[in-house]
Amino acid sequence: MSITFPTNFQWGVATAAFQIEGGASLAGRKPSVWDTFSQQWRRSSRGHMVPMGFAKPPHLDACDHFHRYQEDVKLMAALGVTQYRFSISWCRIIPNGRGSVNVAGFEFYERLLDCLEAHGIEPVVTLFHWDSPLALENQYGSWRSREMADDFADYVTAVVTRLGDRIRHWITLNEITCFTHLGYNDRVPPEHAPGTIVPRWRDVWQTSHHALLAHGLGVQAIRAASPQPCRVGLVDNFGITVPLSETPANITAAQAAFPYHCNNGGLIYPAITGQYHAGFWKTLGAEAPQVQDGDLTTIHQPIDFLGLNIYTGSHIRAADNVRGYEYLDLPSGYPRLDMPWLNFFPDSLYWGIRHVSETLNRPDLSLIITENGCAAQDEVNAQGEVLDLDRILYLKQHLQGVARAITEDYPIHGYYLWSLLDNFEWSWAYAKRFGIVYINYQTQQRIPKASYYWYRDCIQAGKLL
Ligand code: GBH
Repeated sequence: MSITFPTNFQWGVATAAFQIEGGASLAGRKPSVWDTFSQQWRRSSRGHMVPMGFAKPPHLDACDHFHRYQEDVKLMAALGVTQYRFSISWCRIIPNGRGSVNVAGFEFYERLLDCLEAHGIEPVVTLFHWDSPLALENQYGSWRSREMADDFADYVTAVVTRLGDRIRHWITLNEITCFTHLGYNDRVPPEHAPGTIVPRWRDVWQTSHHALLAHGLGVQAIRAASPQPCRVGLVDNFGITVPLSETPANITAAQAAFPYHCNNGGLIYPAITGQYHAGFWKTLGAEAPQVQDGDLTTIHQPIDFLGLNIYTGSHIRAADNVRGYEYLDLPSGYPRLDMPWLNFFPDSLYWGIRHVSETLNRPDLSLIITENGCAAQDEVNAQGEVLDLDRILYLKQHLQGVARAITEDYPIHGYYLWSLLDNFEWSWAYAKRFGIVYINYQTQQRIPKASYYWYRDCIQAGKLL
């Protein structure tokens, strides 16, 4: 009993530059913070981070998409997606982070854009997906400094000036929380690059404030440089609060718990509303970042869509306490996918869309699921197939939530599956597979998984099969 999706619904897949490209030192690219960070740390078999201990790992080849992009675009064309979300690497375009532009870097993206155009796939471009130029980290601590926002805006101007005639959908930043709060904190060892331990929490909040400034300046730069009408958005990962049962009291509780004031999606609240949430100042107190006059005006640029990366959620129920709600711990046997944080919460897609739409007071704001997908322990069987039936279960259940949101008229206009290819999964390197196409990292052979064919059939039918 599933609906037919609207004919203008955008079906897509998503990737990010550092996770798939490889070619780390080709065509004038210089290192990002992830190039060095990923050589310093790796996951132990017990899941925690330990020093890498070898100098030249093959990991920077990722999926060698830099050379194999044509094959990858063909896979997307055969899948039937209408849009492809990918990111541009700042350190390919401006290898030192600031200063001169690298034409050879642009040429790679021009080849990719040509190929997408030839196959009728629309590009949706993320300008920053965590790969800060290492030079800027060394020079002034990248996101720790306000200078980062200005340098980002200059990079954006360069990209939009050169490529803007062929791109109509732009995303400034992917998941501010991840590259600020997981990159700069007091965790040893750190989870994300640059993995810098900063003295005070206030300094961590300062990095995310700078990222918001970069977003605001970035939106202005896109609008100023784009030679054609375009749509600009921001992407974040909200912590999705799912009512344990859909009683009015639990729904109210889940909305009250939806985290606007601080972490996750809360970080982008000022970009949508022009203010940090009252709860932000209250919770942070002396840890709050320094905000200069005019910052909030810069940050609060009109955007055309909001991208939600949703993978999982938490159960909430109404409670007789000061807040009026409580988070429920999951029992140890609760179903989850192949990541410690990836609990099976198919209703998180529906509730994510609904909470954002109802509680931001922006019912007009167009929403896109910019990432959803799961890691699974995929294996190639004797017939050479990858039967990732767990991923199909995950995707189908999650897409039911999108279908429900559409029937209830929430403004959800697209779904981008994470990810097209198995890829470099950040601090887990290649140990986790999120693709609907399997990668053999020895040979770089691509093998479409069962989920790839399932998604293809759904796109073609316009409904969940
Ligand atoms: C996305 O983030 C990323 O945009 C994408 O690049 C990535 O490949 C994909 O997810 C799959 O991971 O270890 O307890 O500190 C998803 C949001 C943010 C969820 C970081 C896990 C770490 C939790 N992720 N978070 S913890």
